[in-house]
Amino acid sequence: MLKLKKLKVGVICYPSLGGSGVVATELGKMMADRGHEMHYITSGMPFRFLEAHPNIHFHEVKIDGYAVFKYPPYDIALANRIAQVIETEKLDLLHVHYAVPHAVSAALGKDMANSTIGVITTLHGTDVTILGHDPALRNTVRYGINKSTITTTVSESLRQETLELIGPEKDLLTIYNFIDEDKYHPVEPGRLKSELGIGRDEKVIIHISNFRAVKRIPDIIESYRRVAQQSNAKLLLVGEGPEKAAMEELVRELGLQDDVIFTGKRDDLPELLAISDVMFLLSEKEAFGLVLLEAFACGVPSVATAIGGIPEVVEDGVNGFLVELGDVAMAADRALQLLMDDQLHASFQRNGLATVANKFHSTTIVTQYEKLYYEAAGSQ
Ligand code: GMT
Repeated sequence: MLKLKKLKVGVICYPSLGGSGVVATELGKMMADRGHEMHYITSGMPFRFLEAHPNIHFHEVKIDGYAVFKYPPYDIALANRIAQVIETEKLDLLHVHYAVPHAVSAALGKDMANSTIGVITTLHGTDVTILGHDPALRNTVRYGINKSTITTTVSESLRQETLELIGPEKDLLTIYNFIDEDKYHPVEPGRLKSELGIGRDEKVIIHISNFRAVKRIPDIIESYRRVAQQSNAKLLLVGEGPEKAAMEELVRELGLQDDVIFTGKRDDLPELLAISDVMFLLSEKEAFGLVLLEAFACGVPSVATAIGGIPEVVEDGVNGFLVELGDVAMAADRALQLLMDDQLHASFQRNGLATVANKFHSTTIVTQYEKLYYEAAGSQ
């Protein structure tokens, strides 16, 4: 059999640990394990777990704060660094996560380097579903996609929305997200429940996010309030973000401060999921909902809104329940159903684990990306 050469891939992503950053990092690790050389071109080195891998390299984007600039031109600095790395590392292709500004900087960097390498852009969600609604940015997103050799979306819903809203020249390809099964699997919870002040017999509803308005955390708190009227349950709100302070205030106003626990950002998500019975994800926009996969992989069924890409992950009545956006009464009813019926809960748990293993397994998804990498590398 013909042995394919290992590739040198430039990866551009947000270094923060949002879902797109997580996917970019996990994909890089798994590609590196397959022998490819992964070159991260980013503003910061957030990925402690990337440092040790011999096939993973980091090229920092530095911005000089010249007095002439009111705003330091990050996009240009990124393009410049991309051009340098294309040349010095003799890259075979670029993989860009998130359209703005990354796809545009990649196009510019490639041009600066006078290079013909292939560019894969992966759209993650708000780069289209929020930025695409701004007429000025819509053209920018379209330009970034048109300049890419191949553009992927993380769900079929995002693919459709991008085609309708942005109207790119080329079709898009859906490649679903995945998780690292070595990290996300059912684990022993240890003493975490008591450390968080949760009683042994109390049920736990969990929500994990970046606390942005699209996550509709007031809906989560209200749904929980209704659950708590009929069941002995606590709500764990995990993460940090712009809405957090207002949510803490809301919880105090509702007198729920003893029952709603804000944990802040945590690294021990599998352990937190191990003490949880149900996940709430009641967002108004969600291209995929990576956190749902993490929950399924750890044996936690979900109650989630039937919007965006969520119905491609949550199968209603199988591994979770879908509810209409804003229907807090139904969200509470569905959560109660799962909290009170052990058999139903156990069957949803099994089905969620099967969803991860069958539809979203990392080996399958990484192989899909690897095939695209070869296609893009061969496009020069
Ligand atoms: O735009 C965001 O909310 C952040 C973004 C990210 O970088 O974490 O999340 C998007 O990408 C994730 C990974 O593909 C998806 O799982 C999220 O559903 C998506 N968020 C939205 O569409 C709101």
